[in-house]
Formats: sequence, C-alpha cells, structure tokens
Amino acid sequence: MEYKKILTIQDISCVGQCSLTVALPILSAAGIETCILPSAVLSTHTAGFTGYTVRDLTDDIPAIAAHWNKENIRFDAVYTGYLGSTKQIDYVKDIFAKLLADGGVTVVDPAMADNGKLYPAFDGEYVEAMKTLAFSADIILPNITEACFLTGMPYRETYDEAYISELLDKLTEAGAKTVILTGVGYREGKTGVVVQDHGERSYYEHRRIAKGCHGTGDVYASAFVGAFMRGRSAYDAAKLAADYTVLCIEKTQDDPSHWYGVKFETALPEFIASL
Ligand code: PXL
Repeated sequence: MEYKKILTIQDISCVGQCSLTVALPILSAAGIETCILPSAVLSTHTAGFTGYTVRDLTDDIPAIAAHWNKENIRFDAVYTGYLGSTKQIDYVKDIFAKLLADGGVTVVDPAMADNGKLYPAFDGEYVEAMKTLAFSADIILPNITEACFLTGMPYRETYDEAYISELLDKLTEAGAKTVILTGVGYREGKTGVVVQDHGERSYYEHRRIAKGCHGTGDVYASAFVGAFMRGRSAYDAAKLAADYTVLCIEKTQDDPSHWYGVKFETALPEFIASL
C-alpha cells in the first residue's frame, strides 16, 4: 500500500470532538500521513456551547503555505472542513493550485449548515465564497441543507427521490464532480448517503439513530477521506464511513452527559479492521 500524505484545513475546537481533533486521529488511523493547517483556534465548537473564544488564523495562512512551497512540499490530497472566513476560502483555493501533487485530489466538506440553517458564524457572503470552492473540488460532501445553500434549492424536511435527484442535478449543473450527499432518508428509521461518481448515482441506506449528534459530519467526512485515500471507490468509502459513524453514535447515545460530540475513539478498532 502506497504511503499517502494529506493536508487537512479546518479549525481546532480544543474541546468538542469536531474538526481537526477528529480528522487528525481518524486519518492517522487510516494509515495516512496527516498534515494540518488550523484555520482558527476555538475553546470549543459553536454548536451548543456559549461564550467560546476564537483566535482567527487567516493571516497566518499565506506565510505557512509559502514556506511549504519553498520546501517543495506537495500533498496527495487536500481536504477542507469548517473554515473561518471568506478570505480563508481564497487562500485555500491558492493552496489547491500550488501545493497539490500531480494527480492529487481535492475534497471539500462545505461544513456551514445543518437542519435547514447556517451555523452561527456564517452569512450569505460566506455561502457565495463556499460555492466557488466546492464547485472547484474533485469531491464534495454536503448534507441536504448545505446542498440547498450551494444550489439555491428550498430546504425541505420531508422529500422524495425526485427532490434529491433535482438537488444532485443542480449541484452538477453548477460544476460539482463527485458528490457524497449525506443524511438522505426516505423511510422511517432509515437514513443514508447518495453517491454520485462519474455520472452514476447509487444509494447506501442504513439505520437512523434518532439522537442527532454534533461532530458526526466531521467523523463521516474524515472516515470517507481515509478510506478513499486507501484506494476504496467513492461508494465503498461512503459506505464504510457510514457504518463507522453509526457505530460512533451507538457508542455515545446512552451517555446524556456526552451531548457535544461522539466517542469516535472507541470505534477506531472497528474502523481500522474495516479498511
Ligand atoms: O463541523 C462542525 C464544526 C466545526 N468547527 C466548529 C463548529 C462546528 C459546528 O458547529 O462550530 C468551530
């Protein structure tokens, strides 16, 4: 197995089991050298905690990227998650252009919204900037809310296959290539993921655990990227990541004090075995 090197760009939420504190261990567990570029440092994530601190690192990014360029450092993949500002999105585009190895892959998780709403830190200007990044990437992993913001489609809590198909058509028209659309469920007790890979669409349905958990989007995207970089097809990586994420939720759901994230560490042995 070829040893791969990836760069992941997202924030450090020091407490809260999301973004880099999830991506780094999961990608490392997948056997991939993982370099990081923190977009910001927060005391906690912003979904449920109040009074968190934020240190924005936007202005550090150009010098870090220039140093790597001078050292001739290149990455087999660049994977972005929660980003701090529209300016950062421009810097990320520059990193895609300059620091990706030949044949390297760009993966964008447009982590900006859920349940029909943007996260507190974002606005319409951020959505417009995210569109330009997402539609330039090889792979995107939006949930339905994010896909709606990216396409202008109205968000619906209940929907059918025609709605999802239209959402994917609109993403494709706007320039999306491979799409992993998460959180798509058509039946009671079930959810799943639609994978659009080279024009072909497939659906993986799995158990839906009633309890919604913070950070599962980051767990899912990181596991997907790890499996994909290990040579799995987009569909196989999407399926494996879904099974891992469900297991993480199962291992967390009985502990009400653990509301802020999932105990993803406890399911890493099963994730590694599934690779
Ligand atoms: O991907 C979720 C996430 C990451 N980072 C920060 C967040 C959130 C979700 O709210 O607040 C800082």
